[in-house]
Amino acid sequence: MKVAVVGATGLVGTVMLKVLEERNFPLTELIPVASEKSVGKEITFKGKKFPIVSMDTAIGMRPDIALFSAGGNTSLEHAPRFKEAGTTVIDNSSAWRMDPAVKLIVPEVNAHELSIDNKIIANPNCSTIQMVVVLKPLHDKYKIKRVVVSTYQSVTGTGVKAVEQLMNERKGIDGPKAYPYEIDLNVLPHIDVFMDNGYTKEEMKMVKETNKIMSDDSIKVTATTVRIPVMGGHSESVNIEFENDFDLAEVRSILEKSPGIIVVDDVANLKYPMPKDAHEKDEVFVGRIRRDESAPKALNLWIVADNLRKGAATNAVQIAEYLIQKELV
Ligand code: 11C
Repeated sequence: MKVAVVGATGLVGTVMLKVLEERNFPLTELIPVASEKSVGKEITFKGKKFPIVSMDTAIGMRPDIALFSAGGNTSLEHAPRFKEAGTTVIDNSSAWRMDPAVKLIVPEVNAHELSIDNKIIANPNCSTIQMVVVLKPLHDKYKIKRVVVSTYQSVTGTGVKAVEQLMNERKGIDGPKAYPYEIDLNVLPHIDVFMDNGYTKEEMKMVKETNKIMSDDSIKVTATTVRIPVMGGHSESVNIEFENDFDLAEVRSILEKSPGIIVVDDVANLKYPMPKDAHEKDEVFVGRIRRDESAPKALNLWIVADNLRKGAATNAVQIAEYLIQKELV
């Protein structure tokens, strides 16, 4: 497999390279792509040096797969050009996600939807990915009616500038700002831009992307997405109302058996998922599993995952692995 990583020097691109390396991805040639100012520099992959090339050079090399993490505009402009060259693009931006002709994939949930004709495949938003990995097996068993989610999202979801803002504030240094307010010792109920309905775009992504990935518009979702001064991953408090009643022990057992999930739920010993523990892990961690005592057939959960891994790079690489395994590329 000839694989291009577009946005190879960014936060997600760097993690993509790390994940490809760790998972021993069957790669014969690596084509790192970045902006003009990085062209000619080198990145090291599995101990070997690879030159960073321009978009045009990469397209000319006709990769089998291109993992894109370079922002929506770059993706809108260049993903179709790779597709023309016969490349299958897995895109981490929001540019193609709601396009009816493009599949929005979380392998544990809906990889089976993929066919050889899907040449641009969308990777969902990080906060949606970790939630649907947990919702899917529960929906299959009890049928979900409604989800109320509040997120506690890492600054790494915004990018390098936000990480720098947090670190500078912590050291008392002035510098460029990614957020309209201080983030250290603060909480911002504001991720992405505000929309006409008073929700943020991040909140509406959680609603629309969940319905699309689960192929079920009957699931009602409402979200409040919040930025917190944390690095290791995103956390989510999730309330789920089911059509059918459930047994708590059975819920736990279903989650324990589901792919990609690790249950950490032993409050007697103060065990619950935290971003510090999820950092650099590929799984989704679930804990605080308890019945919602204020409503029938309702459950509360706490879900944590590394947003740069399962929320971005790992999910994209898993899609690529699925395509290879099923000979769809
Ligand atoms: C954040 N979820 O944490 C965002 C980052 O649509 O891929 C990813 C945005 C996206 O700020």
